[in-house]
Amino acid sequence: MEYIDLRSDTVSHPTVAMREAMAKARVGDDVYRDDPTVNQLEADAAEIFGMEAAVFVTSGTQGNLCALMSHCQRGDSIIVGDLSHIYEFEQGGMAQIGGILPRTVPVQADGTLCLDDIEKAIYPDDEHKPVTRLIGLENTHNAAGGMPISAAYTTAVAEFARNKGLILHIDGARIFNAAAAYGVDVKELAAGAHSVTFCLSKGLCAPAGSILMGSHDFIRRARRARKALGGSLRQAGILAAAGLIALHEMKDRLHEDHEHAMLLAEGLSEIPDINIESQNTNFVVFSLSQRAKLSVDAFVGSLRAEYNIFMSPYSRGEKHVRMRTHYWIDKKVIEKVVAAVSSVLS
Ligand code: TLP
Repeated sequence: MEYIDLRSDTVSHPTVAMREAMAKARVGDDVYRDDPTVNQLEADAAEIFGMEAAVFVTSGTQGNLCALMSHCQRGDSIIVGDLSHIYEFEQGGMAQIGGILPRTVPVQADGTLCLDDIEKAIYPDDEHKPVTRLIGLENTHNAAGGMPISAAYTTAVAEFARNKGLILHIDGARIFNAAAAYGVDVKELAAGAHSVTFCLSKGLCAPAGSILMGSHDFIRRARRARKALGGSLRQAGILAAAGLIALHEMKDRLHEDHEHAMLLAEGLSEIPDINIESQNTNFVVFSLSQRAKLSVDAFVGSLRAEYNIFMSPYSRGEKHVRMRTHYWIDKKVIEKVVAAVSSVLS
């Protein structure tokens, strides 16, 4: 990449191997289920997660919405974190398109939801109230700064959900990062969930696409929802070919991104006026001290103008700067970033 882009891991370009695989991909019309590469990606993903079936969707947002629309009736309510991506960053698609009412509970600093809070958010069986249908978790948790959620916690929520007759959906956009952080199989992180999504196009580097998984019957309904949302593609094997490399190869190197995020945080922490707020998985969040000569916006603007380095100003109360490492951010790039930040602030 001719510039250094740390705004997100979504910015990662496909690898050379992905571009070659895309050029050679065997394709067919996926709406007829004729695309062998899509079929293989779906089958492999389901097997890796220990789920019955999977469907390729265009994005994480579409995967989450297909899941909610397939699990819920219009008028149902779901319990999600107040800082969850599904609630905060998907334009309220569940309400706008699915007719689903979100009921939020606070996201804890570690990205989890308290079971007591969830319990209180379940509507009683009362005709005045919507029917509570589902609990949504997020792993890793974006707004909590890339916090990985443990298998023990997920299993506890899954058991709680089953006891209450509720469905558990996991927005696992970066669940492979959580698996890398805990050194566990994703199967363990998905155990007990009724459905899980993960993204091929974030740290896994594919140009587009996500996977939604669950039971055969659920995936049949999710395919219908995907069609209604305009997400049924034709020769999608071109994308799935990159997805297969993401799934089989790129997931195994995510620990490198985590090590790089740690190096980046360490390097930046040496610079006066930089306070590291958090570093989890491939996320680094920092703030500028009161004494810094630049505001966050001016700092981000100078890095872009003078060094072609892109970071995201990020505001929840106080303004912070957000960075994510990915395949294209190696040790040399990190050295350049630390030197540039130091010079912009000196
Ligand atoms: N998140 C993007 C932006 O939308 C904020 C990012 O740069 O992090 N779940 C989670 C936890 C996500 O972080 C995202 C993307 C999604 C779902 C949606 O995925 P896409 O962008 O593929 O629709």
